[in-house]
Amino acid sequence: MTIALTKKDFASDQDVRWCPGCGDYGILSAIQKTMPELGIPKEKVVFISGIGCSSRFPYYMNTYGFHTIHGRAPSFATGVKITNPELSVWVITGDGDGLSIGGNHLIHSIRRNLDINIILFNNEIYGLTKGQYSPTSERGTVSKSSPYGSLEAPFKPISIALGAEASFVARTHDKNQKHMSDIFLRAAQHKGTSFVEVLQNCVIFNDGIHDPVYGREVREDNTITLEHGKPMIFGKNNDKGISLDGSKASIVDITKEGLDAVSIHDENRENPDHAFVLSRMMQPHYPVPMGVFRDVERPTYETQLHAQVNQVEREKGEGDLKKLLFSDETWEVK
Ligand SMILES: Cc1ncc(C[n+]2csc(CCOP(=O)(O)OP(=O)(O)O)c2C)c(N)n1
Ligand code: SF4
Repeated sequence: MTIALTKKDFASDQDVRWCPGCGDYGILSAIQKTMPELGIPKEKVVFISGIGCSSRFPYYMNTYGFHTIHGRAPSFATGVKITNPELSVWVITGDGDGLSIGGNHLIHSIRRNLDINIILFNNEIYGLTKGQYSPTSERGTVSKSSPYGSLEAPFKPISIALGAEASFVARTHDKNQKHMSDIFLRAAQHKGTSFVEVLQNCVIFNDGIHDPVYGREVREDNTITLEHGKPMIFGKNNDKGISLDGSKASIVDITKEGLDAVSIHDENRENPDHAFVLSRMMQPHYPVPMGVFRDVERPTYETQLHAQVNQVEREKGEGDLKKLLFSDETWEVK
């Protein structure tokens, strides 16, 4: 008999040590709410993180977990998933952890398409180390490590994931519990690497950075919810839409040009071109897309790896590690 789990079953007994009001609380709550819906026993779930405020996440989940080294969570996750493909593996990372020191690890795990879920909390700042600018900070950001304004062009996490051949890419934000949990559920159900960017507010070092996108007063005009098979419409009166033409997105006035001028969102498009154009849409020129940008099927790394190992074993017999190690010249270090 299987006992149905609840959100509470996934909360650990640890005191949550985030600043009061941090967006991380909402994300934790949405993931804890989503877990029972997956129908996976706690013992088969692993949360793996690097270093950062966001990376404290595994302590707060009553599942298995690793709090690893800065930027390396995808590598640990790769090892875990390959060793035991039955586990539900989640990587929790921040914009600094995942895109700065861990950038290389992140893109290669996405490229391999292991069946893991990568959730990147994007607060556009380093929270844990007290407010240095991050790879997603807007150009000109004044921070403790950029007192005269940052000079670099910021990364767009969704564009990076698409460029790394991601098979599932989505965006959500910490102010909408329902949307977050719908997206986490979709990410978990996807067979392959799911990459989810969560816009997250750091109340201490970057408070309100996402307000121009999802602030209560502006969110209907400044965000667009992507829904597969539906026209991409937005605005307080649902009177605006997006038209995609090649590499260009334009805003359509539906009252003048009609609904036919609006493009239909197709998250299953094999070609990532439209998803990429959507990933470039940002304030102040465009509404910022929320939802699933891309969801396509590709073979997972672990399935291919195990099939390959089995085939070689059938052809050549089981390997002998000791024999392999001593199969060539050896040296003794004295
Ligand atoms: C090798 C190494 N270099 C630098 C650091 C310092 N450090 C810890 S967390 C962090 C950045 C975290 O930023 P982010 O991933 O955005 O997480 P947040 O705290 O904002 O959630 C840095 C640079 C470290 N712990 N280890
Ligand atoms: S410093 Fe920012 S990101 Fe870190 S816990 Fe506090 S509010 Fe959250």
